[in-house]
Amino acid sequence: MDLESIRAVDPAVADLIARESGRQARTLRLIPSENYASAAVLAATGSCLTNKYSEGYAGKRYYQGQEHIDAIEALAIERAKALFGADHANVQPYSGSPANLAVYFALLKPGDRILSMSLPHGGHLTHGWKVTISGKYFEAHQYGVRASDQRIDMDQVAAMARELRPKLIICGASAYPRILDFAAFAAIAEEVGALLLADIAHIAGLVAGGAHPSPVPYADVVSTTTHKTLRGPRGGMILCRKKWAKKIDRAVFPGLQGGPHDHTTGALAVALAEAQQPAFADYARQVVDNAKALAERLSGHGFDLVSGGTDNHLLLIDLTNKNVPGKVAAVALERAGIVCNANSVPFDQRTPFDPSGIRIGTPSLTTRGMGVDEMKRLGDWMQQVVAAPDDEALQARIAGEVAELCEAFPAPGVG
Ligand code: DSN
Repeated sequence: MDLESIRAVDPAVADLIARESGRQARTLRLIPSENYASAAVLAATGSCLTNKYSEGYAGKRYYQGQEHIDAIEALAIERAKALFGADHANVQPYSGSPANLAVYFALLKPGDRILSMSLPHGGHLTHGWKVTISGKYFEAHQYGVRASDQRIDMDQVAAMARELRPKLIICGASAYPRILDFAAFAAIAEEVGALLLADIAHIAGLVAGGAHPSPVPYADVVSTTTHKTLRGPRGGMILCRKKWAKKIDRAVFPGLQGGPHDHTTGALAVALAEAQQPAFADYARQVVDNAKALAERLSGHGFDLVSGGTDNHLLLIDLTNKNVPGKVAAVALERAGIVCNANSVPFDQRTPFDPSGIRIGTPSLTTRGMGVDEMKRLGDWMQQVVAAPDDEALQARIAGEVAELCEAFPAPGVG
């Protein structure tokens, strides 16, 4: 990182970046939507591509000077199509929320009905939650998980779809630890004449690496972010069947966005090249193996895991039986160098800002090269911290041990 050129102009920001870099290097980052982009991805993000404007698409731009930008965007598109086996890719969405908004703009009219997973059960804000534009401009209905096993109730999804006849069914989640049954969603969508959107923002890297089934054969459209398990730059992407390609492209530009962020497109092309390497499949498998190992260790310590465990990169933990609210646990863990987020659990009796659980995930630790042994140590540390959330001496001791472990597993791009 070229910190010195920043320092020469703005020592305050340079200092804050250096501190953040140190924080990312010395802590165990368990927020499941975060990761470490490679040095190559970071370099492309910080390149001269940020200087260019290029509204439109390759070969059909509104400004001159596009020969290299066109080639970069074409590379990103071809790599995305090859990696996911998709007919069409749009790599211009600024992130996941605008990607979803573009999909709605392409496929729906205001007031149309959508059926998606409820936010408190693990869904996402942009899937029709009432405070968002997706909840205000569309008639959103939401399915959830079963109380008995906390898994998506496909019978409920089918019954709601038959009754509501939605124009669009959305599958995808931000706090759901189990495999999504894309074939079952597609069968329901087909039966009721709905379109199917799979939002794989969280699991895109697992899908790319073969550690989670792909929705591409089943969904009309697939949306994703590019920076979570996929390990690229902050951005979004839409994959779709050929028949929706024109509508999706027109919805992204000029429908919703202006000039694409070419520095992000360049970095995405680099990340997609990385994801095509055999080592990426190893990483994806290890992310899941690590999550399962952590789940087993935490279960052994009496933690109540939503749905009893995990099939993917994340775990949702209900702390009710530990008598520690999620926020209290998250703050105590952070003092011990273990960074996660407080999270609602299905059927939560507490509020979203002061929920009963925490959400943790293994992508960042796996990128550092950590494995099952480190997950066991982490599970033991978490048990000690949650058992005594006011014990600041314990937290300081563990923070020191965490920093030592981190030193043994350097993270790319930080330090
Ligand atoms: N903020 C992301 C997450 O943490 O899951 C979702 O957009």
